[in-house]
Amino acid sequence: MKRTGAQIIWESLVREGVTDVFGYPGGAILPAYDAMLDYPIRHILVRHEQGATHMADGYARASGKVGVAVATSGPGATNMVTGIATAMLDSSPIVCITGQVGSKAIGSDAFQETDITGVTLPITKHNYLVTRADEIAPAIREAFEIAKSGRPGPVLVDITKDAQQTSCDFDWEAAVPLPPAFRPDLRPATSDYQRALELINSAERPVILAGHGILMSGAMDLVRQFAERADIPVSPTLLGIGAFPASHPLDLGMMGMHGEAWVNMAIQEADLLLAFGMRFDDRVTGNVKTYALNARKVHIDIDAAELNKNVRVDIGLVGDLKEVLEQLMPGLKRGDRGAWIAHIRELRGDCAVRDIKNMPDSGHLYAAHVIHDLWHATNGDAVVVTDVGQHQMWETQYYRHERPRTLITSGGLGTMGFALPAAIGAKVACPDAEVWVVAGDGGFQMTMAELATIAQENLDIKVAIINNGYLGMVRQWQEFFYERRYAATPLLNPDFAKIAEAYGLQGRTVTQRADVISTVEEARAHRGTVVIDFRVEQEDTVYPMVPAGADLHAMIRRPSPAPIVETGADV
Ligand SMILES: Cc1cc2nc3c(=O)[nH]c(=O)nc-3n(C[C@H](O)[C@H](O)[C@H](O)COP(=O)(O)OP(=O)(O)OC[C@H]3O[C@@H](n4cnc5c(N)ncnc54)[C@H](O)[C@@H]3O)c2cc1C
Ligand SMILES: Cc1ncc(C[n+]2csc(CCOP(=O)(O)OP(=O)(O)O)c2C)c(N)n1
Ligand SMILES: [Mg+2]
Repeated sequence: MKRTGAQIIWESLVREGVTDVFGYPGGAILPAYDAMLDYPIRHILVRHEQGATHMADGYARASGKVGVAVATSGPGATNMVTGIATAMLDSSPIVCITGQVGSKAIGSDAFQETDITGVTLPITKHNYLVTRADEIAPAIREAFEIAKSGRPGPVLVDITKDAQQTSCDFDWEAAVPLPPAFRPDLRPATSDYQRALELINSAERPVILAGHGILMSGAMDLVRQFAERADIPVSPTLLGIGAFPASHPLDLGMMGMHGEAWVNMAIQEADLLLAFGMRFDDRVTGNVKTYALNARKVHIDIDAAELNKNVRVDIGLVGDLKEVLEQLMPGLKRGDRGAWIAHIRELRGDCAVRDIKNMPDSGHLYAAHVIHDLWHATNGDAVVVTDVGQHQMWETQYYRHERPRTLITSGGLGTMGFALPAAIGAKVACPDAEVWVVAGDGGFQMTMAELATIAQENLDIKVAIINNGYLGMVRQWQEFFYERRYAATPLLNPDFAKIAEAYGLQGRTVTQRADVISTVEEARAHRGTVVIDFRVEQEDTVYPMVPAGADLHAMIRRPSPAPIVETGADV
């Protein structure tokens, strides 16, 4: 069956089960765009190619499927770089297809020529330069296999214009990827499992560090059974939030730089850490030289390169988390860690009364109020997509996630501008989900042009802008470490409600706590996108905070209020 290269691109995508792609056209990808009209593909026209990559990423994180982004050569391709790096750092499976100048012009500084495979080499799991039509189907098929298998990640397929224009035989069966010539057998030995079980069954103060790998492995139920049987408390990383229900009695809350104080203390006192699909990021460990010195460590990860990378572990078990836990379960003894769990409860100390949301109403609107009320109003059931900064951390503290894939956030690269486009991807992947963006006034402005994409696609996404008039997280560092010299952090913002209206969407502005719930409810009742500009306290601080590189237990805590008012209102 003869096909042009352009047709083969779509034929291959359809056979991979792709129904939606996010993209932006241009000269070098025009043959592909022309052919697209004949295939059952929904193309979402973005306003910037960075947006397309974040949308593909949000689509992948919300659904577990591979997200697809398309762009032209040169500036189209280079605009994708931030989104690709974001997906790489958080192991998100996306495939990016870019047009390239004609194969004979490569290397001649042709119009809109960029060596995008060279540029993206260190930020893709793999990439391809395809110069012949008959290479397209094998490259795309392999790209999908690589993106979703093992530790997922982004793959880029760069296809020259002449490869799109010429014809060849299309044979999907023949395009099946060859198995790798050599793959070392890294499966743990029976003795490794036994040693791990000995440590687990005899530990008195264990903690499970619940990472993103739990979600990627689909191991939520097993982790829960494991924790319940052995009676071990669980703390998620930022990207592990949702892997374990927040309301579960064994859930402790997030660890790390802006994690809960008692969690970081518990980690420092633990005698065993069980790291499930997490990579001991520096935001998690603080100073590695003083990190969890009392604890033996068992690390389960699908990527052997993660073992002993940041933290030395006693036992490393390489493999898919679900498969490894299945091996461990039969030998796992029923545990009773009541004394340890009671001790961690004591470590909470006066945390509740230090909490801003439990303090007497000062008439100020705090971000904590907004997110806490949003959690209430949505019954904790929304898919929340955050941007990067203070609001991102408050989201983890005040929105409790019960289900996997309900918090979508850029952790490793910390990419401002991620939230709005990633939410578009999440909504396209899960049209029935209630999708909320929680973004800062700074990050929102980086990609807010995608409001036009929302309007054109008639999408229903609710947007909460936590507007503090500052690049808040950087201002906080300046407050603590640069004597409040606020260099380049105050923001002069537009009227966000009017911006929304200019795109034909609804806009609201909230300045008082009393109006939060009613405005959220009103937005939820509206069928269509609403942007709510929450004008919050400007110089608010995320507590606790482990200064970068400091010991995990050396947290900066919120000053204890005087007099302490115990409202008990932790609901
Ligand atoms: C402003 C800011 C502040 C932050 N503060 C914090 C903080 O306080 N606390 C915090 O936790 N994070 C924080 N982060 C996020 C942090 O930078 C990391 O992104 C995060 O800790 C990584 O979590 P992870 O290791 O679970 O996920 P990833 O980085 O996605 O790593 C997942 C791991 O799982 C493995 N894996 C994948 N699939 C499988 C499988 N099937 N089976 C087994 N293993 C698998 C991978 O190989 C990888 O090692 C912050 C980020 C920002 C931007
Ligand atoms: C693309 C990008 N540029 C710069 C930064 C550094 N940075 C991290 S948080 C932050 C401030 C974010 O401000 P805003 O979006 O208003 O959120 P807030 O912290 O105020 O909640 C900055 C500039 C970044 N993470 N990403
Ligand atoms: Mg801000």
